[in-house]
Parts: sequence; C-alpha cells; structure tokens
Amino acid sequence: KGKVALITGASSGIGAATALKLAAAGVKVGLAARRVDRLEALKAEIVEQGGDALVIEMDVVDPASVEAGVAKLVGAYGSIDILFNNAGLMPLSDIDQLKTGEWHRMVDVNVKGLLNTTAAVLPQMIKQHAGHIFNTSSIAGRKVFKGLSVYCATKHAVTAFSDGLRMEVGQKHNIRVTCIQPGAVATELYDQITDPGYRQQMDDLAKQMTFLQGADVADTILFALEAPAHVNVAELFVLPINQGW
Ligand code: NJP
Repeated sequence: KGKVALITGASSGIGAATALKLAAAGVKVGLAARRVDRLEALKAEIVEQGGDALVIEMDVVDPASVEAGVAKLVGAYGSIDILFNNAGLMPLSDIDQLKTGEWHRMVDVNVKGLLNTTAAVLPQMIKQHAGHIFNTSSIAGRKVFKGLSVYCATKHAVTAFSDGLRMEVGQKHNIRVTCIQPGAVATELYDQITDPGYRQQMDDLAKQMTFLQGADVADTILFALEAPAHVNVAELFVLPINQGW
C-alpha cells in the first residue's frame, strides 16, 4: 500500500490486468505504453475504483522516451518501488521465411526495451536501497517451440538477464527480482500473428485449452509482492491446467 509501480505494456492484456489489481491494493501505478487512449481509459477505470494512476506515453525501444517516462513518474510520486517489465511482441513465422523485420522488432521490444527500462529505473531503486523488478519471460523462456524460435530466443534472454540481475542487485541493493514465465494467456498478443498456418494453429489451441486470464498472472504478482521482505519469489511459472509441460 502506498508503493509506486511502473508497468510497461499497460495498455492491454497482462499489463492492464496487473495495473487494475495493484491499484486496488493501494499501489500508485504508472501506466506506460504507446497507445495513450487505452491508458487514459484504464486510468479512468482505476480512479473510478478509488485508485491512483499516471498515464505515461512510452516507447520502450527509445531510451529517451523511457527516461522521460521514469522522470515523470518520480516527479509525480517521488519514488519507484516496483518495475513490471511486461511490454512484448510475439509474431510467429518459420525461420526460412526470413521475416527479419519481425525478428529485429522482437529483439528491440522484448530484450532491448526491457534493458532500457531497467537501466532507467535502477538508479532510483539503488538510491532507495529497495525495489522489486518483475520481468515477463515465458514458458518460451524455458523451452523452444516451432515458429517461435526468435521469440523463444528473446525470452531465454529475459530469463538469463533476470538471473544475473537477481545475483547482482539482490544482496547489494536490496532489490528483489521475479521472472514471470506464463503459459498461454488470453490477450491481444495473438492478434499479431499474420501467418495463416500459425493463425489456425493458435485458434485450434484456444479450443483445446482454457487459457489463463491476465488477472490470473496479476494474482501471482501480488503474491510475490506481498511476501515478507526477506523472501524473493524468484520465478513465477504459471500454466493453464491443461497446458502440458
Ligand atoms: O500481450 P498484449 P500480453 N513500447 O499484446 C506493449 C508475455 N507473454 O499481455 O505500446 C511500449 O495484450 C503494448 O502496448 P502499446 C508477452 O511476451 C504473454 O500477452 O500500446 N509498449 C501492450 O500493452 C509480453 O512480454 C503470453 O501497443 C509496447 C503490450 O506491450 C507480456 O506477456 C504468454 C511496445 C502487449 O500486450 C505481455 O503480453 C507468455 C513498445 N515499443 C508471455 N510494444 C500470452 N499472452 O500467452 C508493445 O508466456 N508494447
């Protein structure tokens, strides 16, 4: 309660659901993404429910945009206690289709974007000698799926970076690091899949299994946040009951 969070990718899916849950728990939430109209609507919902939120137009790929957003949040609320590195993309294609534009976009957002926000927020958390960073990796950060090779590579990078970050800032700066590895979650992430074969495959998958909701992932984040200060929930690996592993 009274803590301040920066959530990237807050305009839809897991990010928006987490913003709602954190705000309901008394956290002041910085809502960061590119689609400001979505963020304004989410802010209105949060305020309606008695919460506090700040809209931050941010492209995580652009370090200047990230730094300005972080400064705006610290200016408004005076601290950043929680960073949720959640923005991400998942177009699917086979490697031999050479959709290099999509590959680069995934590396830019899923990896470099996460590094940009971490770099911008860390000095504030180090100054506070406290903080909690959540990084959204994936089940795709633990194994590799066909059609998702580059996405999996970016999420393996997120898992690896989370492990290193925990090692380096945990004891030294009293910052907790939680790596989130969800299975299938019903969000707009799947809307970006343009390849007709993979589109069909995803639609079939949705018929076979009950996808998680963004709110289910948000609940696990609250669990990690509410753990006693000496406890670092290092990983949250959460799957639909009928998604095999
Ligand atoms: O997807 P979606 P999710 N700068 O599409 C934002 C991972 N994950 O909630 O900028 C800033 O609803 C975009 O905002 P906007 C996944 O890899 C998911 O499922 O306005 N923000 C939007 O808010 C990702 O890391 C599943 O377009 C940027 C958000 O990202 C995270 O969960 C499974 C941006 C995407 O929201 C959230 O994805 C899994 C930029 N340049 C991991 N580019 C799953 N859904 O099944 C995009 O294991 N965004």
